[in-house]
Amino acid sequence: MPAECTPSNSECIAQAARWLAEADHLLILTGAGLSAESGIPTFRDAQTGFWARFSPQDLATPEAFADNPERVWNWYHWRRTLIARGGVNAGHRAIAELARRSPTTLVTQNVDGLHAAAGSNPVHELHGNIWRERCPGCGCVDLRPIAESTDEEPPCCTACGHMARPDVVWFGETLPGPALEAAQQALERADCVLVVGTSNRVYPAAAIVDAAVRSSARVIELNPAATPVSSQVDCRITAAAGTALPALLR
Ligand code: BV8
Ligand code: ZN
Repeated sequence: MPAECTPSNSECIAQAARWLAEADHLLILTGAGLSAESGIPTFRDAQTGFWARFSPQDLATPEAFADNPERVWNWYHWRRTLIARGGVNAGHRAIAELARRSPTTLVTQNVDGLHAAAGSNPVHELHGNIWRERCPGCGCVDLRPIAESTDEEPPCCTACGHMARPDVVWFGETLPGPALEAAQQALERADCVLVVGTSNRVYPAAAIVDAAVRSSARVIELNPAATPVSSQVDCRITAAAGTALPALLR
């Protein structure tokens, strides 16, 4: 069983901090929990307001978009507004600082663009980016700055007029090869893997963590709740990312 750390369990935090400092190559994998403290509901949190009646799994699909593109676009506009309002939190900033201290590969399941906004570069986005739009017609892509988005009509492609879609990976769609490739290469080199704020249930992203716990790397899981890999990691920090990550840096 891994050592279970809470920020009050200081020698355990100190051990995890030592592992991070000693790492020759650090792989960091993040999920929606990292952005929770920015006020962005995770996929497992109940959504609020109008969206409380919908499950993200039902909205983040090609079928939902084909069936009702306006509704799906309104959901993405709502999430863009939350992201622009919440912005980067201490967890995002701590991860950018970690990568300045050790050779790091940062892979995220999040589409909110907040790692880049916190200064992380490169960020390997397994599930795309909510601020990028893609035209199903001619494939052209348009990236918008993180800004308050209004409830516009679904945007149309400037090249061919076709209705654009969010450039994110929906359920049933394949992940971008380069991001998966970057994660695979990092797994082969990493001697320390930090898994932050993910329920480890969405594949193939979760397969990265499954491979990490089978590898010789030291795996640290940061999540207030248990996940399917919690009993297999080397160190579990059961705390919020916005609190524990800055503590690990200190
Ligand atoms: C694919 C972009 C192949 C869109 C997303 C059965 C078995 C295995 C697989 C499947 C299956 N049935 C279906 C599948 C495939 C499916 C899948 O895995 N489904 C799951 C639900 C079982 N996967 C796919 O469809 C993938 N594609 O397989 O294609 C293929 C292709 C063609 C033909 C055949 C096959 C595509 C998956 C990508 C989907 N897109 N996002 C958008 O965002 O709008 S995934 C979406 O959900 C998010 O990006 C996110 O990654 C994911 C949710 O995961 P988390 O990030 O972990 O978030 P979650 O809410 O789950 O958990 C948050 C965690 O944070 C919690 O543990 C919580 O405790 C913790 N937390 C909370 N607060 C904090 C915190 N931690 C730290 N600090 C805090 N403060
Ligand atoms: Zn087009």
